[in-house]
Amino acid sequence: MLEGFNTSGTIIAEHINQALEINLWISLALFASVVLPMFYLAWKYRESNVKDEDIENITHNTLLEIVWTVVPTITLFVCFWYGYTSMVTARTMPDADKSITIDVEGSKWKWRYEYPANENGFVHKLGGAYTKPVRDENGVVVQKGTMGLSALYVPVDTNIILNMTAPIGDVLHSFFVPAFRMKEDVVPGRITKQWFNTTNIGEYEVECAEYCGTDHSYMYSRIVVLPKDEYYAWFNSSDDTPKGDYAKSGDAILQKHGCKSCHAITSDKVLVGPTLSTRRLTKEQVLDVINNGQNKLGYAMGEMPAGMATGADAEEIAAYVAGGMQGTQPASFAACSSCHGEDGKGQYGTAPSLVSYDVDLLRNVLKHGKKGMMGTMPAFPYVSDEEISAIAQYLENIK
Ligand code: HEC
Ligand code: HEC
Ligand SMILES: [Cu+2]
Repeated sequence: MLEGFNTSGTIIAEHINQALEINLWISLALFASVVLPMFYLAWKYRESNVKDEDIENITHNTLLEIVWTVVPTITLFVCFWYGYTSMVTARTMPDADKSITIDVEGSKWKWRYEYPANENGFVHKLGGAYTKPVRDENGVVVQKGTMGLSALYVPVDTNIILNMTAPIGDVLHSFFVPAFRMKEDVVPGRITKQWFNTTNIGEYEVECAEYCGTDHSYMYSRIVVLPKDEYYAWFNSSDDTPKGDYAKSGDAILQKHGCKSCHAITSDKVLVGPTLSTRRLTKEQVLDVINNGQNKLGYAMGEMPAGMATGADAEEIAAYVAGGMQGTQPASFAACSSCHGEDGKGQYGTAPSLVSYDVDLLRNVLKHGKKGMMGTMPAFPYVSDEEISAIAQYLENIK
C-alpha cells in the first residue's frame, strides 16, 4: 500500500489538494447540469407522449445561449486558475542560496542521494543496495527480492531542491512522494528538478512511479524530516545515518534489537561476536568450518561437509576467503565454488555468502542463531524481513 495520501506535508500538497477538490466539485456540477436535464427531456419528449407535429421549431434563445456559454467559461477558468497556480508553485524553484540542493540519481533499480560537502568537506552519499528477485527459465520467481530502505534526510522548515538525473544508458524513472504530492520524471543524461518544504517532522515514502519495466517497484526509499539541530549534527558528521530512533534505518534496527551490545559495526573491535562490517570471516573461522563442517544455518544446500580441503590447500583457501577473496583465486578453491560460487557469494542464497552479510545470511543467522568458534549467538526470529533488508543494506553501504 502506498502510505501518505492521507497526509499533507507541504505547501505544494495543499495547493494540489485544493485544486483537486475544486476541479472535482466543478466537474460534478457541470456533469449534473448536462446529464440531469438530458434524462428529464428524453423522458418528457418520449415517443409515446409527443407527436412530431406538436413540437415547435425554436430557432434560438438569446438568454439561454448566453448563460450556457458564460457560466461554463467562468467555471472552467476557475479550474484552470487553481491548476495553473498550483503548477507555478510546484515548478518555481526557491532561491538556491536559501535552500539545500541535493543530487538524486535513479538507476536500475535504486535511488542514491548526494549532499553538498559539509563544514569538514565530507560528502554524504546515501542509498543504493537492493536485491533483485531471482527467476528461473520460465520467469517464475524462485527467490524474492528485497527493497532498498535508504532514506533522504532533510531538515524541517527548509527549502529542499532535488537535482535529479539518471546515468546515460539507464531508463526513465519517476521520483514520487505521495505525501508531498510531488512526482517528476528522472531522465538519463538530463537534470530535472523538484522542490519541497515541510513543516511536519516524520517519515514519508518515496516510490518510483515509472512503470515501464518490472523492477521499478523495488525502487523504494524514504524521506526522513528531522528537527534542524538533529539534521545539522548529522550533516556535519561523517555518520551514515543520524543518531536517534528513525524506526526503519538499519542503524536504528541494530540498536533496537540489541545487536550492538555483542557486535561492533564500524570498528574492528570484537565484542562478543564478530564486527559486522569490516570483515566477514577470520582465517581461523574458515579453517574451523573446513575441518569440522557446519550445519546450523538452514540453507537449502543443507550441510557443509567436513574435510572439503586439507593441509596446505585448506590454509591457502582460508587465507584467501578471510582476505575477502581479493587477488588471484587459489586453484584449490574449486572444491568450494561448486556450492559457494566462483565469487563466494553463495549462488543466490543456496549456500552462505563467504564475503558479505547479505539478506540470506542475516535471515538464516537470525532465524536459527549461530554457534561457532567465537561463541553462541541467540536466534532472533521476530526480526522482520523488512528489517533484515534494511540491516543488509546498511551494512553494504558502510562497508
Ligand atoms: C556441498 C556444498 C559445499 C561445499 C563443496 C563447500 N561448502 Fe561451505 N558451506 C556449505 C553450506 C550449505 C554451508 C552452511 C552450513 C550451515 O548450515 O551452517 C556452508 C558453510 C560454510 C562456512 C561458514 C559460513 C558462515 O557464515 O558461518 C564457511 C566458512 C564455508 N562454508 C567455507 C567453505 C570452504 C572454504 C569450502 C571449500 C573448501 C566449502 N565451504 C565447500 C556448502 C558447501
Ligand atoms: C549475545 C550476543 C549477541 C547478540 C545480542 C547478537 N549476536 Fe550476532 N553473533 C554473536 C556471536 C557470538 C556470533 C558468532 C558465532 C560464531 O562463532 O560463528 C554472532 C554471529 C552473527 C552473524 C554471523 C557473522 C559471521 O560472520 O559468521 C551475524 C550476521 C550476526 N551475528 C548478526 C546479528 C544481528 C543482526 C543481531 C541483532 C538482531 C545480533 N547478531 C545479535 C553474538 C550475538
Ligand atoms: Cu525506476
